[in-house]
Amino acid sequence: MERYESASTKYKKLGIDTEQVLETLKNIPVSIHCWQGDDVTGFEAADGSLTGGIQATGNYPGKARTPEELMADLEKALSLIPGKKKINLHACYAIFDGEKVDRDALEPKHFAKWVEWAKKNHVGLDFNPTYFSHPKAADSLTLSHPDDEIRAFWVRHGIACRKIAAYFAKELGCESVCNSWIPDGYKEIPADRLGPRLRLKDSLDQIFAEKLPGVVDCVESKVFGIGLEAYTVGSSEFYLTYAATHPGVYNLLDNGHYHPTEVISDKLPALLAFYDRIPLHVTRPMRWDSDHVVLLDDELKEIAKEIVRCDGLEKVMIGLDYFDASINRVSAWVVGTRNMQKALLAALLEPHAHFKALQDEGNFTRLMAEREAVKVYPFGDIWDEYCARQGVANEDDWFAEIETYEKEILSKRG
Ligand code: RNT
Ligand code: ZN
Repeated sequence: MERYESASTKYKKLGIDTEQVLETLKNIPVSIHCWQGDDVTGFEAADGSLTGGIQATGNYPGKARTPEELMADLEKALSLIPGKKKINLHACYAIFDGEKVDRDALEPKHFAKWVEWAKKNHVGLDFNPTYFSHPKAADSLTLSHPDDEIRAFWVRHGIACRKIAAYFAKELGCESVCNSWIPDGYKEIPADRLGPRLRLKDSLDQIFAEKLPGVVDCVESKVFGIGLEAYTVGSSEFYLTYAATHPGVYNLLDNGHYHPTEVISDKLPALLAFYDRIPLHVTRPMRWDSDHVVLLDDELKEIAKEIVRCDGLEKVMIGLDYFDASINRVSAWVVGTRNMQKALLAALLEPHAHFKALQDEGNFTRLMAEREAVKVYPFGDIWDEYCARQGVANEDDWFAEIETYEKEILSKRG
């Protein structure tokens, strides 16, 4: 408390009210991806192997194998994360009671247990159709497939998933982001680059034909997938243009899905000039789309700053997307989510209006000096106070709870 008071006084001199900042921070929802808990395995496949050009590497013990285990692990993580949370599910996390159905026949009832769990844990739910790890996606072609029957199967899946997202929104009284990422692409230089994109466009038109209340539809581009290096059907230009020409469909930015020197912190304000919603997948690419755990690094801080200073807190929908199987998976959730929140806090503690004014006056010397000064302000003291008020363990203490959980629960899983 003493450290908080002293830090708060320092920030006050910058014109920042830390009480107001903490009030804002606790209401910014961060959507936590369920798939970090089991290496994107899901509950449906017998062998559960991950396909589609993405990869989770590592074999740290204790991975969740059932809905009950995944929910328990998520609850542990939630108890160590302050603020407002959502959980992001994938279609392959459907819970079947007896009768199993294929992905094109999924219904809200297959997610009723998740809804019940979400209500109990006071979280909203986001959703993703799963266009990978399935026999009909064995050649990494789904919505752009040249075979009409396979394409129709995936279109039905896309429609079914949007209805599930609408069910989440209705049941939980909170919008549900429904994100479509497809693996479609080719390993070798294609003979036809336009055809697959025209087929994808047609598939998306069918999927999004009916407007569904409470659903925030989005499409996610990428540069390439493993084994699909030459060509990606759903490229950035393709989806940006699709979203721009289809009101109500948004372009999701995953910061692992661009060329290594491109940054989404710069794309955010570009898109905010045109879109009223920007869904995000925050991850950490290491040389490629490697989906490492989110750290409190410069780009994360820059992303948070753009969200805050562009007045984007209502427009940017923050979700996480990484999967590291080489460390304790619950810890990975906690580290990444808390880091996203720390970056937001740091952004809220900067005097953006003042810095903008210095830029507009052309006073770049002073701007540089002052921004560097703020970097060593006592933001950790504000963070500790925030955690205490939220009733979650602080930076020095939370890991002990992970160790206990590992010893008592995770290490007993076969
Ligand atoms: C893949 C995309 C996609 C997935 C999840 C599991 O490159 O980032 O968002 O990571 O849907
Ligand atoms: Zn993603």
